[in-house]
Amino acid sequence: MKNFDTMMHVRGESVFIDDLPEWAELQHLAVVFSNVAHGTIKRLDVSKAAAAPGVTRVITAGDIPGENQIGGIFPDEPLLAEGSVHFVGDPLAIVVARTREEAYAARRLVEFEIDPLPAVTDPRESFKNGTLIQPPRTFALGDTDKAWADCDLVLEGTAENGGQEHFYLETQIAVAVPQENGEMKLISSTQSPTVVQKAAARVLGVPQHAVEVELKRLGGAFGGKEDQATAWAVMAALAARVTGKPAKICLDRREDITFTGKRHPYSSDFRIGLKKDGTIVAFQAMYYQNSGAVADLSTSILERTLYHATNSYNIPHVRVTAAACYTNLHPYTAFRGFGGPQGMYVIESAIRQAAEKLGLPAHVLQRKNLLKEGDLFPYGQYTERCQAQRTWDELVARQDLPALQKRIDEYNATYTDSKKGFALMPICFGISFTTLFLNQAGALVHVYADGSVTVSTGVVEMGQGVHMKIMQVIGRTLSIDVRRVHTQTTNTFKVANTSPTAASSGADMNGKAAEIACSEILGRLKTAAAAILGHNNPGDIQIRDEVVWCEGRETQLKWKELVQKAYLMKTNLSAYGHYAVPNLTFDKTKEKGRPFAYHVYGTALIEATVDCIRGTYRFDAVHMVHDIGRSINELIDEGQVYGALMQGIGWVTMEELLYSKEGKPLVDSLSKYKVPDMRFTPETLSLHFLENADNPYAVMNSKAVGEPPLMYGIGAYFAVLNALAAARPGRELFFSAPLTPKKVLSFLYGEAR
Ligand code: LUZ
Ligand code: MOS
Repeated sequence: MKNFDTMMHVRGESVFIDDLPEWAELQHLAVVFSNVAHGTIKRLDVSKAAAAPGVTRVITAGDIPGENQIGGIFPDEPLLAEGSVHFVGDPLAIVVARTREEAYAARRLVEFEIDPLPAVTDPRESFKNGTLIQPPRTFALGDTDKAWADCDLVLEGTAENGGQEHFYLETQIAVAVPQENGEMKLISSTQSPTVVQKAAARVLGVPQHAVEVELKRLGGAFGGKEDQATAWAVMAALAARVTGKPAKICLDRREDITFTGKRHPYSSDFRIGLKKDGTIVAFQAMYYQNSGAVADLSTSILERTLYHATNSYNIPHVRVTAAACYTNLHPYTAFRGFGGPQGMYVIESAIRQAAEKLGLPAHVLQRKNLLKEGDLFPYGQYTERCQAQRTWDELVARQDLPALQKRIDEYNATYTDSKKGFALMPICFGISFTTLFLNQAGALVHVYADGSVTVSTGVVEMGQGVHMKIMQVIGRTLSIDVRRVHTQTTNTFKVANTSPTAASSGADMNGKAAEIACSEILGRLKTAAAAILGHNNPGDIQIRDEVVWCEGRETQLKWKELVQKAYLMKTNLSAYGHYAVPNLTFDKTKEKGRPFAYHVYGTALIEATVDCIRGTYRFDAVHMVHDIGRSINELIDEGQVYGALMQGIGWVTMEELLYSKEGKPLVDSLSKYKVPDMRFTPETLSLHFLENADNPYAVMNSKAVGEPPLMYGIGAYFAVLNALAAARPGRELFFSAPLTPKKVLSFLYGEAR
């Protein structure tokens, strides 16, 4: 069950947008970006650029036929700056030219003057200034104010985490092709075709039915194209409208790293109260989210931080508050985990700090407080089929912890130039969009007269193998060979009102919609089969492995013949399936409800070795027990778990975004921004999928896989920290991700705090 397109990928045959043949008269775009983080536009003169060789047009805000607005949740994002700029990279103008080279050359001729205003880069400063996207939100359970008195230990601390660049291989790209009658076709590398469609319609001033968005596959996204693909696609649409010619935009890597949205940095304060034995009684936290210069999806991401504030732990008294703070930095946006990792990192930091003070290993506290069946989350949902303790205990049964501890203690007693540490990391991640109306999907299935099947859904293939999973769902529902099934491009004209392919829910929801459509066609085929066999009850008909069975007996009628005959009988061989996830509720006035269809659980064990001379580290081993329900495709799911793990490890260790005080991004390439590579991959990796864990709440008893395993990576921070604690026992711990080699060295050799 290899993903059907792996061979095409390996051979370089898969088609990405930049591989498409050029349209006649294709125009190329270069965007003029603000070089100031905050300021007033005093002058913008495009005349020299407009006269440059090859330039067709230079577009500014005044050329927009509709609204100059692309904000999704909040209307705070003009497509092109008017009057003021709010981050380095704020788009000022678009140069449209015959070639990409001419567009980029002419871009330098655009003259502008911006009067700088004070730039804020720190979310706490933004909070003090009261520049929030919305009022802070608080989730609460029990009574924290009273609970502190019942604790043997109460401690406070601060946890900081940095942002993260998505580093998808395919940079932001879109092509717009004008059609007759004012219609526009957009080929966009987006996770959210409908969002692009709506924004383009708004900016062009046309109805949604005049904008078609289509795509085959993306070269990676990770959340970076959930909202952040929109601006570029709309710019292409605008250029195509203004010039009447096809238009293409493709950011180069430097532009993409420097100006496009990333994971949100957070600065958080926590307070935790425990009994002597390690039982957590109360937890309180305040999260300052660095939301960047535009709202984007920040408030939804903030919400998910609150949902995941207690990770896999049962805590009776909780009070967590989060604020989305505007700053003068590029947008921060969706990134695999969507605020969850930021929340989980804070509670894990609090537990690690508490363990230090209680003189117990952190894993003792973690295990003691793990969720069990029927426990209550602070947002009012109860655990159901809770696998937190099962995954932990299964992992510990497979990896002998006392032996590991002994091995590491011996190593640390023997060596002074390097030290080892390990950490366990449990995860619990809620599956469903927290914006409840997004929990729906559609699928259009056609069975052709030759027995082959094609499906269009709202899902976007971005390398996660969702098309393969949907093909398998169809193969199983119709009981036919998967090779008969083909997945179509994602197209807003074929499936409308699509939700972003996000929240790990793509296969769950679109798979279910495809299943519903197939069941409908199957019902009609059974009626046809009964008629062909001269049997009067279609309920006695079954299809098993492409053979028609009647009353439990095999017949001579096979799939291909059945379909051909059904067609000649004028049977409808197409169906549209719509799936809405049932029983989701949330009351924002009370901050209580049942927002998630189910949760994904798991536990990881991470071992690290720190080189105390260089400040570098490596991960010797990562072992995971993961709750995947009944996997539709284990190869794909394994790939997702390992990929997410490495992305999570990168986030807390080496990936560091740096900015100047004035708000200029200082990283623009892989020579300045380090991401994990093959050599950094742990020498030993193991993954065990929990058995007997069928999930009735998703398609074919499976579970979502995309985001949850990223949070195993958080354990890497604590594995390295534990090695550092072995090197400098008693030195005060710090919670500031990423734990770069520079921070390792300053912990080891800096002045004790
Ligand atoms: N996107 C979104 C997401 O709009 N809502 C969500 O709840 C979500 N969760 C994870 C990733 N993307
Ligand atoms: Mo996402 S963070 O696009 O599921």
